Amino acid sequence: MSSDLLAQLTASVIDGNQDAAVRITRQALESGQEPLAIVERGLTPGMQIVGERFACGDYFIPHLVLAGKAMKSAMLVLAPELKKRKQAAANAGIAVIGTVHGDIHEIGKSLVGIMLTAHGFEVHDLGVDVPATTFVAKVKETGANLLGLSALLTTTMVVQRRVIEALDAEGLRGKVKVMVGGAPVKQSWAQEIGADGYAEDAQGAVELAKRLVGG
Ligand code: B1M
Repeated sequence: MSSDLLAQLTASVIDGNQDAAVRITRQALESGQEPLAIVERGLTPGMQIVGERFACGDYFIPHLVLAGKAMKSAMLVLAPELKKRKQAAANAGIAVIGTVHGDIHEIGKSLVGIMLTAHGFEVHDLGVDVPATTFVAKVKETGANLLGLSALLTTTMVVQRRVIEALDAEGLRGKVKVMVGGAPVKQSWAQEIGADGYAEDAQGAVELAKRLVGG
């Protein structure tokens, strides 16, 4: 029954059907599914398929927009549930996160933020299309010990490097650990640009964050 609901949820994202995504997400929660499983086994596979269809020319920008809206609406239902399942005391660390300049993909970054909050981090989410100077200013203002940079485009990955350079220029690099992620990002890229770590998904981001700042 539950895996049936997850399959329906995947289909609702592929169809870009916000109402169905919200309704089925609620049903999945009521049926006892864990919220993270709903994200990883219901919603994200839908996005994966939408991305593949876009890449091969079967889907177009409006499909991406609708799928994004469907997943975001479902995430609004799931966010409080994810936060309720908080697994750590407060004060794991102070994290500034955002999607880098030129990039407006927000869902994965927001999920990372929600998961960090659920694990006791104080999270300052700067949103999308964030200039390097804004990241640097927020790290200074908050005294953050963790900076999370998301990039979903091969063309915006390079901006992660620029943010690290900007931290360096301000004398902040030694004070904050930098974690990078996003679909095109790999461990080798993190090493190349001098980041402290890379995570493939939101759960991995939490584990990495804890390792980096000891939360
Ligand atoms: Co766009 N897009 N998109 N898109 N989009 C991709 C990324 C793409 C792979 C699709 C494809 O071609 N197959 C492709 C990039 C190709 C490339 O660069 N190699 C692409 C493109 C080309 C574009 C445009 C350029 C299209 C155009 O205009 N011609 C354009 C760019 C706009 C811009 O940013 N300037 C564009 C626009 C959009 C929309 C705005 C319409 C929409 C986003 C809506 C929104 O966010 N509100 C959109 C969408 C929905 C996608 C896909 C289909 C889905 C992305 C998503 O939300 N996934 C995507 C295809 C794909 O990724 N398979 C695609 C679900 C989310 C939970 O996963 O974001 O990967 P993800 O996050 C994961 C991990 O990556 C990781 O954890 C998350 C949770 O598990 N993670 C981190 C992410 N950030 C992290 C940070 C961390 C650690 C882990 O530490 C800090």
